[in-house]
Amino acid sequence: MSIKRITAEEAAQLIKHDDNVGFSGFTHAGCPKVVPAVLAKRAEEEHAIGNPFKIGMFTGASTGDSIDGALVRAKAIKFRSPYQTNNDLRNAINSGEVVYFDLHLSHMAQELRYGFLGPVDVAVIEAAEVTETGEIIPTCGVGIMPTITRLAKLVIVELNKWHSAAIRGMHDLYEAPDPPQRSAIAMEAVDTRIGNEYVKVDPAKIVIVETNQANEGGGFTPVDEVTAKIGEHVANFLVNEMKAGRIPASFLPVQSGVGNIANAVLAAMGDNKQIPDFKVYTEVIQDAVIELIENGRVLFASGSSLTVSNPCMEKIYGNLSFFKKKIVLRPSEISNNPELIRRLGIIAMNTALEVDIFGNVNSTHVMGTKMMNGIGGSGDFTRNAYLSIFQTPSTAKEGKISAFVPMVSHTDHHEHSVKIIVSEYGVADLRGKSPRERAECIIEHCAHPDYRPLLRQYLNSGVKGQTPVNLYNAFIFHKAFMETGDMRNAKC
Ligand code: 0RQ
Repeated sequence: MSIKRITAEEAAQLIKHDDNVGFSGFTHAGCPKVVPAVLAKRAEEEHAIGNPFKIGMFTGASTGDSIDGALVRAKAIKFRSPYQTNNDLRNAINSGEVVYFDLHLSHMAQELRYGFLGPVDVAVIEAAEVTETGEIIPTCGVGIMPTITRLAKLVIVELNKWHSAAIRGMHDLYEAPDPPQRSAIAMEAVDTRIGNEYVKVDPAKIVIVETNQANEGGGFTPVDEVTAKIGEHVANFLVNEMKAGRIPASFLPVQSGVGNIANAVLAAMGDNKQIPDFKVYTEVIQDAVIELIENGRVLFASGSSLTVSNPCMEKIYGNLSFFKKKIVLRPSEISNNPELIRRLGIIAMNTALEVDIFGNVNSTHVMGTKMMNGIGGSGDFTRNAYLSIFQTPSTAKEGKISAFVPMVSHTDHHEHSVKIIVSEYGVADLRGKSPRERAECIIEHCAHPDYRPLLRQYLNSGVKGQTPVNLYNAFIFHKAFMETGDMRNAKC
């Protein structure tokens, strides 16, 4: 019997109020688009006749607007985990309308398997191909697809013709056995393959919705003066590390976070010819990496998604035989796996919202309370990397917010994991330094000149001890911003 083809409307009827739904993909890449949008419409119709309709949502990372945006606007989300970047969802989380719990992205699949987060009732996934025997080929993003398709009682597949079935072979799909049966993950190089090119699912639990829907990828803002300078500092720092013998001359694989700054850093690394051609072991493969693969600077890239603009995706589909030799897409529990990050010796480069003078980093909370996006994979990489770098512009909001503060208002990455800080002003190397030495280094090399005197005043306010935190004034910058709208008014 062949696998049943149904409409998106029929598929949406199969999802019940209170179900926990797992979605494939990682960022907008590889996410289903049509069924979630129809599900949002269904939720609105149910609400209009007085019926409750909300689902719990498990994803690989952020999603496209047709999942997070459509469902939150329809008031159809009971809870959501992990990373998100949608403005409407962010507002609903911060107003308390949606329950949100943040997780390291490498933990998501295993915590579902361990039963920590409740059942996965339905998986809604995007695929480039489904065979009658239940072999499913993902599109350009994987995330938690292998785990949710195995755990769910029902698997709704959006078979999206916008993607090419010839992408088969770009994926390496592997699910780690759970303890106490877990053995070493047999990957010793970025381009080692350890799994299958498909996910195998019992065909009896699959239904297919045929779609033809473009990716929801946006472009990047062009590199500006500040991001270009940050990129240049990171590239020069890495060259000096290599010259000093602290990075092998053959170089090490690189992880780069998501967003414009991360894109600019990678571009600067590509431009710096003193850095040898290198490999990328990351979660999100962005446009800059594709350009670097084309010009030979990046030799191979492993990630969980091709989070690229649509013209870039079309370019990849136009030359798949070339790109399949250069790119592998893996589940997020493998792309972000601590065991592999430590073994492969990854150089991790992520962006901070704020950093304190002792080297603690806040990646997630604005003014300690409002969720921005989530920790994403930054914790997976930072804690386990060969070398952990955080980059940030020295100020935000036209200089009214300093990225460098006496104490972070929320801690995601602490002083023991964070090694290097970079702003447009320079590089603070925190390795082998005491908390006071780290503070002096960050103030001198990274803080904006407007804030240096204030930070020095705070540091030298007479507190003794290993870490000279002045508990009376630790949040004086944040207090000044809340009271006057400008941290420069802080009185230390
Ligand atoms: O606001 O957009 O209104 O101008 O925050 O900041 O400097 O443009 O940097 O886009 O790289 O985002 C940490 C959020 C940085 C991101 C974070 C404001 C600033 C701007 C964005 P506007 P920038 P980015 C891989 C790795 C966690 C997950 C992670 C992130 C906006 O990098 O989500 O690393 N990281 N994942 O003005 C108030 C401050 C601020 C501030 C900046 N101190 N206070 N607002 N902003 N600093 C990806 C995955 O895991 C999938």
